[in-house]
Amino acid sequence: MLSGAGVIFVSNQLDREGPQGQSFMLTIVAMDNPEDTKLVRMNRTTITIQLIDINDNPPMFPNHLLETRTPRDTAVNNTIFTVIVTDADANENADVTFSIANETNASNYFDILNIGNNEGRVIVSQSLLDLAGLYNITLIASDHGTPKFSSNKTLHIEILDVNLNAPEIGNVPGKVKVFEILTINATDNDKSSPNNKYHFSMSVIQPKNNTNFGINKNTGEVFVNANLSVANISIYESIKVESERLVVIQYGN
Ligand SMILES: [Ca+2]
Ligand SMILES: [Ca+2]
Ligand SMILES: [Ca+2]
Repeated sequence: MLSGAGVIFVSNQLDREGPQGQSFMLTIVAMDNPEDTKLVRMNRTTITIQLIDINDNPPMFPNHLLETRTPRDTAVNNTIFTVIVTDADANENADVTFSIANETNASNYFDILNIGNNEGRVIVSQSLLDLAGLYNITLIASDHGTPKFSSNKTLHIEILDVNLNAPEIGNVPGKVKVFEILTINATDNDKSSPNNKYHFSMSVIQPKNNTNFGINKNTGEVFVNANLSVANISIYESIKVESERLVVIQYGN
């Protein structure tokens, strides 16, 4: 009786994520009588070799441009974007945690939640009311392997202006005498046109249907349409501008 051992060795680079796959099935044959092949007796068995993963792939973001848009009154904690990454490795080598690079001012306004299955959810972390226009943040995906692999990709965010503010009328005297020059000013705190554009209009509240006064739509200058009689000394007119301010115009003396 004679016993011996056969050694299985690797003859080519193995890659669990390569085209040959994650496992191999081998047939092992033991043959006697090497001198005379006609009188050979043999036995065979099979073994399966499962490749153990190493962390050799970084998480991969989608190839396409990452972009989204959201109004500047989006509530804190609302989701504005979701992203899914892939990692060709296995187990913790393929498990990903997301974060946002702290490299632009915009990164202070957003956070990313890890919701499992390598999906990240970008949420608003503080009010966007003061922002409008294009902003970029950098998303980072890191696997849990040793050593770790990370990837990053830019998310382009357009913050859309919303018409939140009515024009505010300023510098309106409560009462003016006719023939004084009266100009109405206004400001609007929205971020962009047309939300911060305004024009003036006026209607006479009392006496009704009176057409003595008008207002320049663009400059806010109040003008007199007709010759007023100084004899009507007790008549007042109330002028309403942009639904917000009342001006009483006294004519006569
Ligand atoms: Ca990996
Ligand atoms: Ca691997
Ligand atoms: Ca406005």
